Amino acid sequence: MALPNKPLGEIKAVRDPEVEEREVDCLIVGGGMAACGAAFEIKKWLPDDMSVLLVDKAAMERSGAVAQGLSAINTYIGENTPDDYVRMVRNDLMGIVREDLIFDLGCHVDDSVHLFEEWGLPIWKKTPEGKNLDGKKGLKMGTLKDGATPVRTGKWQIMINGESYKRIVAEAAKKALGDENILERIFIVELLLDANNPNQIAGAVGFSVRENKVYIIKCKSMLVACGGAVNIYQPRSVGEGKGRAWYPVWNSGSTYTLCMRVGAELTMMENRFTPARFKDGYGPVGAWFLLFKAKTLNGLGEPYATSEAAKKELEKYAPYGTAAITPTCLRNHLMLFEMKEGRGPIIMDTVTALAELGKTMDKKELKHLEAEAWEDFLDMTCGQANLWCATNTEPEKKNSEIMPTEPYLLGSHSGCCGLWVSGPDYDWVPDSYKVKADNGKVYKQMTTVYGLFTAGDGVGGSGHKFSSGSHSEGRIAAKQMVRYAVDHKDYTPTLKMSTDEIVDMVYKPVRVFLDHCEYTTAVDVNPNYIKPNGMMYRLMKATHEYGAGTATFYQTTSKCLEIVMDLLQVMREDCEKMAAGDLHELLRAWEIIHRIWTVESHLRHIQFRKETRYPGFYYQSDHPGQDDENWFCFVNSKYDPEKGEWDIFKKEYVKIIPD
Ligand code: SFD
Ligand code: AMP
Repeated sequence: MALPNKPLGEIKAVRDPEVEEREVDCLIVGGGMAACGAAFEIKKWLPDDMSVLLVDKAAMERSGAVAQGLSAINTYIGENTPDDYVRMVRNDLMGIVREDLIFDLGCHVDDSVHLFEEWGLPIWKKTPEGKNLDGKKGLKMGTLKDGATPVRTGKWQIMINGESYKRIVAEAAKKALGDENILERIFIVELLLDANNPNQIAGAVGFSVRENKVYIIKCKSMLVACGGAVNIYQPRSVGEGKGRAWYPVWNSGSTYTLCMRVGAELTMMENRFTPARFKDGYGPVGAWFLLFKAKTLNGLGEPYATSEAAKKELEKYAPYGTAAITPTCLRNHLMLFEMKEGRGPIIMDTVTALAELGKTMDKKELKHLEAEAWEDFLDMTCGQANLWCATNTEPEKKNSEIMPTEPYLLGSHSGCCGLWVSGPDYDWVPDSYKVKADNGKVYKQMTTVYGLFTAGDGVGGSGHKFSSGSHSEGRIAAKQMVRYAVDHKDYTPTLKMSTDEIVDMVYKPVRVFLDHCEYTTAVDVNPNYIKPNGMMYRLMKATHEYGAGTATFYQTTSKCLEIVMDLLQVMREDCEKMAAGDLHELLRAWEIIHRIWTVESHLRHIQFRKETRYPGFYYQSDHPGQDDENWFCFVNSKYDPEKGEWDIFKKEYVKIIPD
């Protein structure tokens, strides 16, 4: 259970926290969509004499990316085929994806969507006359499972009334797992390998953000599903807007850092998602493009995306650029092209879109359409609706600007960075996609560290899973984790570090603070330490300016990358002097450490890939354009925790589904 907020403000940190040690068979780290999927599934497979624990840094009802709700489920296969789903993802991600993982997910994802509806999530339905029924009215047409037709926006997306989406999914997860198997408000800082087997997961360590307590949890198998990485770049929102971002600000790259630091292989970390969003409020654009059929215009009022110049630009990136649906990065590329040519800003023509749709509607239907436009944001990004109010924007009367935001790292939305995991053990899956464990068996979604699994934003090379796909992947991973733990029943995890050493590592920022805080009168200014807030600004400035942030229109160069690598190295050294006076600050300290590691891996991958595979997301200006001859492959990397060294290398791409 989540411990309640203390009304007295932040909780002061003490030098010697309490320590709680636990041992379970399966450990789930994270409480988001993927972890909820795992929590819902795991007990079905776990033998009665085996145990499970879920640990979330926040409270599951509102944690992770779906905290504010969503207005669409972006992956529902329905009347389509998994093969086609693979083709769509492959095209959107410029050719290089794990088709085995995507196909497998395509075969399973709809079951999660059916469950969401069963648990109470309102899914919009089409009437035989082609009208949309939202909210409870949707149920008049029956359920999706029984064959009712959803309101499709695009080929893959369906509309929902999703303000309470996460609460609904978390409730089912908690009920299935049992409150006694859940710890909330615990931030995991580090994973631990087994003392006797250097490539075997043995446990995780973390701390409570509600009481001075360190947790040491041993396990036989583990799922790490801590979402993507946000606030690794200077966001466009600063000053009074600070804190606004599109993806969840509380997801700080833990998935990647935790796994890479125990030596798990990463893949496609060079890939990022730079989403086009409504300017300043970060409202998603999908419903506007797909449901409301809105067009984007340049500052001169021209529909630039269909111009001759745009066509020429897209031809450079064939076959993706010339495909029926322009890939997400290239849609951004066209926007940036207009802006750099001096024809900005980019405008979403909401006025024309609503007027067009309204032509066939009566007054009541028109009002409902306008309400839908607001609800799209109220369900998932209410800050955007607030901004519309604050700026006197009625979308039927006044257009809104859209803008590519700061970059995010994720593997479940329109990006594909993450961990290299095993594909399913089918005969059509190439051997190079299967990770074999110590017993020679293949466990789907296991990373290259034995017993360590991931899902959702953690799984690399397979974007476009979104909320439903992440839940599904969590369920698949849960079954495999149990299989692994059962197959390793005799394994007793043993830790190399002593309890004192672990506590010293986790509470180091607190001890640095307590050692030096009396030296100055202003507690944030001290020659002996740096506060996490200061470190955050340092990180953001470095990546913003050198790492292809918004400062340079997402461009970087080999020289810039060299400079930012040096800066990151110094930051890592200075993290040893980070100070935390309260538990909130301790959380911030560890988050920034995770962010630094994550963004370092991102930039190392960009440095290695000598081409620009994702124009619109980032540009390596010394290597512009696609170079299929040399770079039509995955880029993988591995950090060696013993030696403290990185290895980056190419990994073969195998085409499984024909065009
Ligand atoms: O509009 C630790 N997403 C959308 N998905 C859709 O299906 N439809 C949409 O409409 C989508 N859009 C959208 C989306 C997200 C956001 C923020 C907006 C709009 C505004 C994407 C999905 O939400 C996303 O794909 C999934 O949620 C990913 O699932 P997962 O499980 O990989 O991540 P999570 O849900 O964020 O959960 C992370 C969990 O980890 C916890 N955590 N716990 C312990 N220790 C640590 N160190 C931890 N670090 C993190 C978190 O608390 C959380 O529980 S639209 O843009 O297209
Ligand atoms: P977004 O709101 O941008 O996160 O997008 C939601 C969904 O709509 C994702 O599946 C996107 O790939 C898709 N999408 C967004 N914009 C477009 C577009 N212009 N054309 C096709 N698909 C889009």
